[in-house]
Amino acid sequence: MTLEFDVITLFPEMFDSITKYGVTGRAEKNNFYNLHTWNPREFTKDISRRVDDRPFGGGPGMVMSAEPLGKSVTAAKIRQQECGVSESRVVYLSPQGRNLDHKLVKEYSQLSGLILISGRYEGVDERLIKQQVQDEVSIGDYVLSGGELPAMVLIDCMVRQIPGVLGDPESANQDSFVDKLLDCPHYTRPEIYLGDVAPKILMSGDHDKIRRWRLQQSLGRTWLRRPDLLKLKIEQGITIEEMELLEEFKIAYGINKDRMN
Ligand code: 4F9
Repeated sequence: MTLEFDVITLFPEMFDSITKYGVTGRAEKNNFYNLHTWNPREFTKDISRRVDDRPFGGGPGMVMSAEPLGKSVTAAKIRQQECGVSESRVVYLSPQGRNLDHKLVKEYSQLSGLILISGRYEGVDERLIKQQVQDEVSIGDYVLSGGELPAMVLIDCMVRQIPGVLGDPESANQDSFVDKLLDCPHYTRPEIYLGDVAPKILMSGDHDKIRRWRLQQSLGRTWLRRPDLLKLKIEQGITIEEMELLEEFKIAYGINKDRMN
């Protein structure tokens, strides 16, 4: 089954950056997902094709009008039904929404279709949200020029979850690590770069030693950089081996503070 995305946006061409390049470009070409865009401007009747208006109550900026957006959502819903989408969700990308994380990506990956609304200006008429939107999703606490980049972030995360999209080596690390621990450092040739030597253990050929070193680096970095994630990991179950590796890292860090990241 192909995952169906319908995106409502004033700038459909922006989405070329995911459909034309890299992993998400290949996945689209191989029909792992479909992306259809709807431009609210096409649903206006007036001569100037206006999609925005001044806010009731005054103030700076403009508000996206409900009508062209509403007609776009309806068209998107019909297209999804025609594609045989059994369960779809209407999502508005906004800083007021639930934070996007791996858990939400997994939840959405159960769906067969998603209708994403990318707003511009100061926002969209609240009545459109009330009537048509099921979820509001934020990608972080900052303001962007529009919801297109957040929609692309969400699509990219979801496409990577589709079985077969990533090669086996890539997908392997997905479930074990994501959202539990930070990744370990990576190295490739040459062995010495501007006087900096890659860790010798990675050249040892001892795969269990390498596995333990990488796990220790992941634990140590998470301890240093994301204590919030480490707390979750401990609550959800940390193994004896992991505890020992982390304690060893902490001792080494205490001795070599200035030389470790
Ligand atoms: C949406 C920012 C989601 C962060 C939409 C301006 C946005 C956003 N997450 N900022 N329009």
